[in-house]
Amino acid sequence: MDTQTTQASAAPPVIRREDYKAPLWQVPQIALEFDLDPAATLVKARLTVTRAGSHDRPLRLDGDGLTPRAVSVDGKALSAGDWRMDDGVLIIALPGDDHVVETEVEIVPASNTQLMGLYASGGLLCTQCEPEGFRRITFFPDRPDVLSRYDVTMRADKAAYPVLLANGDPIEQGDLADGRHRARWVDPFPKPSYLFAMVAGNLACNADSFTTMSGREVKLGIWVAENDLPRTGHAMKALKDSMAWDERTYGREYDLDVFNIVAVADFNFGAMENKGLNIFNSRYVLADPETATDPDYDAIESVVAHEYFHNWSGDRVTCRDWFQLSLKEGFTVYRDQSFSADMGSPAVKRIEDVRVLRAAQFQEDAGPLAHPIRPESYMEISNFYTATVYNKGAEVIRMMALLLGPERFRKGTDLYFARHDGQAVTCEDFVKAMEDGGDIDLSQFRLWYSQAGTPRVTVRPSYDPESGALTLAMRQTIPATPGQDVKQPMAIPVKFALFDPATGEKHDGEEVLLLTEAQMETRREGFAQAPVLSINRGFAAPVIIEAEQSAQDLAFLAAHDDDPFSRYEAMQQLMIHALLGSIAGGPLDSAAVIDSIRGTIADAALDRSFVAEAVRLPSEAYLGDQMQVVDPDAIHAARDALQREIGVALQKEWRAIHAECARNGFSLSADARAARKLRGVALNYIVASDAEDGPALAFDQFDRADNMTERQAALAILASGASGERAQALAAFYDRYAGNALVVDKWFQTQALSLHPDVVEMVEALGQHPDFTLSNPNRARALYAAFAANQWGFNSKDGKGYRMVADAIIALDKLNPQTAARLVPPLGRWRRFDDERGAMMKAELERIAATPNLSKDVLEQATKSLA
Ligand code: 0A1
Ligand code: ZN
Repeated sequence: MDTQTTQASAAPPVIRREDYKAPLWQVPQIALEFDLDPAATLVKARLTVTRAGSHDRPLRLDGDGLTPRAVSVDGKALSAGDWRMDDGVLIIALPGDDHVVETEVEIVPASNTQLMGLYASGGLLCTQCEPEGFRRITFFPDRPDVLSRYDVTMRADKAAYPVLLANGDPIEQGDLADGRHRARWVDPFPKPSYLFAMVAGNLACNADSFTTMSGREVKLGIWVAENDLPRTGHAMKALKDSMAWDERTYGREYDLDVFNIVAVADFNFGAMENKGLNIFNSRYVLADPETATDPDYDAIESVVAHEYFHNWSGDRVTCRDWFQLSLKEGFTVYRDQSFSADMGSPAVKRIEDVRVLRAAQFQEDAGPLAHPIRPESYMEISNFYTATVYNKGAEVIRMMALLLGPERFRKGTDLYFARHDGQAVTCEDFVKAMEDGGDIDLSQFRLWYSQAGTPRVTVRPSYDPESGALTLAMRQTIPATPGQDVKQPMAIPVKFALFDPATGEKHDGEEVLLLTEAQMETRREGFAQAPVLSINRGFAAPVIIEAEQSAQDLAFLAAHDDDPFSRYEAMQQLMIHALLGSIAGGPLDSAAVIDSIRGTIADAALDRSFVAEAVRLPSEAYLGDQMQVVDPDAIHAARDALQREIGVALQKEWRAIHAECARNGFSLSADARAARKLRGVALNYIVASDAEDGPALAFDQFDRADNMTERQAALAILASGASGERAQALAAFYDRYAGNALVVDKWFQTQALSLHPDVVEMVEALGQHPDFTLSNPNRARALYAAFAANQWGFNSKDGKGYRMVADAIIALDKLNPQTAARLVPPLGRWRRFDDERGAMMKAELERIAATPNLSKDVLEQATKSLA
């Protein structure tokens, strides 16, 4: 047989945004009955279908791995000739416009390793349907623009599955024969199939309530294994805070009588916003001081908020098709970021969010998988739950909020929710609501939805001493990305301020200028001497700024800028300049960096949490992003050397901070958290200085800590060194937490991220550890995703890191294609490295792509990465 033809005909189809067609049949009502059993679950579905428009096309019901046991229409069983199957889809010709279609299938949750559809996790049975998992449960038009009312009956063994949960409100429950019982849930809100959810299991409940702004009482439940109950308090607080915040900030009230959250151990993503029944990866629910770090607490708060906010931005107003994913995700990430900023320090939150954006999204935008926030095509939609759709999507909403201002932005969102409640809509509908409600023209701004790539904005200030005028010459370029060679100039809000270097005063406050042309100039007058430019303040636009700023100006901004993000950024730029200079072969000029750090830690007016961010060196990966060709070894050596010099030069200061930041007794107060964070930074510099007692000090912190933040910080520091305390701490940590899956994940992850010369061999050995398994996504990611993010280790010159991750992808693909596919992008960065490394990475991608029976998830990522 001609292999080329085989491959071509086997290639999964590409779905294109421009091919969207409205559904031909609607399903206003669906009744589901489940006889639950991990080995064989019977699913009966009763669909009320209505023809949409006038056409004579058959009803097509998506199915994935389903075999119909029975099909009937209007109560009459269909015989074989009345329906057919085509590539999993059940096709039924229907004579009239309104019918009742019933199907029956059997599924096997216990063997569902993909964790899509109905699957078993621990002793639970649970579902994940976004984006296309519902078709693995029953035959249905599994697309987000088909909205139905769900009536769900669950039957299960009462001893094994005493709790039965689904979307909406509980209507009935009761006992059945043979030790089984049943529950019926009805969701009054029409919803797409991706928001369907159901959980059965032996769960304990943290029960609470919330009274909404109109005075309705909502019963809240967080469902977990009994022994995890004491770890649910923080998630419950986050939920109540989120409910109150959404009322205050967006006027959005919760709409059902119950809201449930369930924690499951095996989950492909973070959590899922199913209507009234959010299902969570347990790592975003469970926390106590002994097992969770402060960043874990923050992540729980923001993921709980994110899923809750989806109730309006996602559930009440949903997406027309999956190309519109950013409609709900970009907006909801923006909402959860704003919430977290309001709950803690807005400055630090912004710094953290930008760090994530630059680490994940800028890399994506600069590589072979770059796509606009509203993609044009996909092979497998699961591959588009990306930093671009989520985080850049949020930045795009943030820019609209900036351009409109708070009041008009709120008018825009009010209009959006009012106009589209109960509908499945597009990104264009969102922008239109902003335009109509906020009275603004966003024509050019829309390019943010269609053009991929991170814009580069070059800013050249020139000062004319004679006229006392400053001219800012700005230029934007948007790099070519796959399928988009030529770009149009975008509408970029440039937020800036000008400082008098003598007085430290800001000239005429802060301005937002809309850069709309490829090149623009603007002039400001009245300067006795050249002012210092503070640019892209608050990181108002998701762009790369190329500004000519002297070390002196950066040092000034690092000490005086009143925009905390820009102050942080100036410090980062100083550090980057020093490091790149040394990587390029020059001397390591650490003086300006050390001075700025000294000034920052001495500034009593600064929040310690901000200080901790500002004095940390940029990551090795971020330094790599600043280079034409990433040199992981040179970066590692230079960063290590600078860290040592900072450690040595400020030894006294770090020791003082480390001592001062010790606290008696655990607290989650802002002060205590900031102290823990800064203490970790100080410890890192002390150990980096090669002080003889460094490892002992770290071990002492590790050993005495009454919280995971300090214990894990010390462990991570030790793990990157070669001291005797390293092995001791790793063993003690493992012994202390063996059996606690989330903490054992940290044990794997800390080692995978460690900057130890033998990290590749260590990760290889960990892959054989009895606690390691590919079938739990958290565990698989803790080892391999963490390792692939360890620039120095993953890119080790012998190519072992690449091979190991490729092996993991190939093995994991057989179990869980979604999770496997998420490990591919690091290999897709092959053009960013030297020829030797590039060739090895490429060879691994080719090996992956040539693997027989590859999922379309991994196939799409691997082939696109090679292109
Ligand atoms: N909508 C969820 C993301 C999500 C997507 C897919 C999942 O399973 C494969 C799970 C969750 C969110 O944004 O939180
Ligand atoms: Zn989301």
